[in-house]
Amino acid sequence: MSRVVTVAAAQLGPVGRDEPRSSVVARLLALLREAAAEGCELVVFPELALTTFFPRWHIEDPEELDAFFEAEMPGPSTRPLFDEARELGVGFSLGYAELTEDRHRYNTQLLVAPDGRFLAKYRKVHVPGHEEPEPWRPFQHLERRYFEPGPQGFGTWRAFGGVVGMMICNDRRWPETYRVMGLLGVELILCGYNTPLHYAPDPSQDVLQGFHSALVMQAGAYQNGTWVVASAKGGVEEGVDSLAQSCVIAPSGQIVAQAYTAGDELVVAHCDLDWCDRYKKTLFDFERYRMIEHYGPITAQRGATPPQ
Ligand code: CDV
Repeated sequence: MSRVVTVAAAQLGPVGRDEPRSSVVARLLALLREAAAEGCELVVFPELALTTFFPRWHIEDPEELDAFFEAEMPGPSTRPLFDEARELGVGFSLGYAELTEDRHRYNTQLLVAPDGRFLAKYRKVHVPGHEEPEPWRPFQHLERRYFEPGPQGFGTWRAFGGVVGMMICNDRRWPETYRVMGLLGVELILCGYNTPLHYAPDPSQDVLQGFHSALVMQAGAYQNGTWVVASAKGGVEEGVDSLAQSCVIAPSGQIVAQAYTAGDELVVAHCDLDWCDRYKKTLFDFERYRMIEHYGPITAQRGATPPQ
């Protein structure tokens, strides 16, 4: 039986600070319907897809901050997305800011089956940026103020005829993200991102944002023999330009489909999950070739310890 999954990275253009959920959900629905018409079984929406990327502001009023979070999923404004996806028979993955009943805050991504069943939830592990406002920056990146790291870590789930994992934005820069999922047999990694082109701590990286994003995901896909579907919220949002270039990457490390706009755009690819074994069972046959006796420092220490 063929294990080809037709997926779409459903890239979003900017979402304004005042744009209501209903308007964003209408945009998600338009992409979902287009994906269904193109025969997609799975649609991947970006990180924090329902709102503007609010960590760029220091928000002091707790009520104003709470308004960017979802205390319920689906809630009244997101239910139409769940209903329509089930009607169309399309699964989806959605990034949003999660506020739990006991008031923990996570940067979260959901996986929902084509029949509307809840399949999995992933909470971002690598939370970038800073905890305190840094007025010297042209805009803030206060993710570390607003989100806790996901306590459950990485996971994989049997879905869409294969083994699916999720990661969120900054996670994609860390090789451990892919390797942990690789060790859990991942064949299809779903990723949403918001990546400002300007990186204030080192602006020399600004022109390299597209290169670095592709570099890490292509390497992660190849070294673990997995597909990667990466969906951006791109374009100029509230004055901050962010990377678009949503893409689908094959286990060979090749980009097989890529967005050509910085707006709402569907990037479709037919992913043959059996192609993963060409890498998993040859060059990257983990059982045969990994040398775990030499990898101890990877989990034993955080920082580097150069020789004296
Ligand atoms: N949303 C993110 O995680 N963005 C980071 C920025 C801060 C560099 C990223 O890794 O793209």
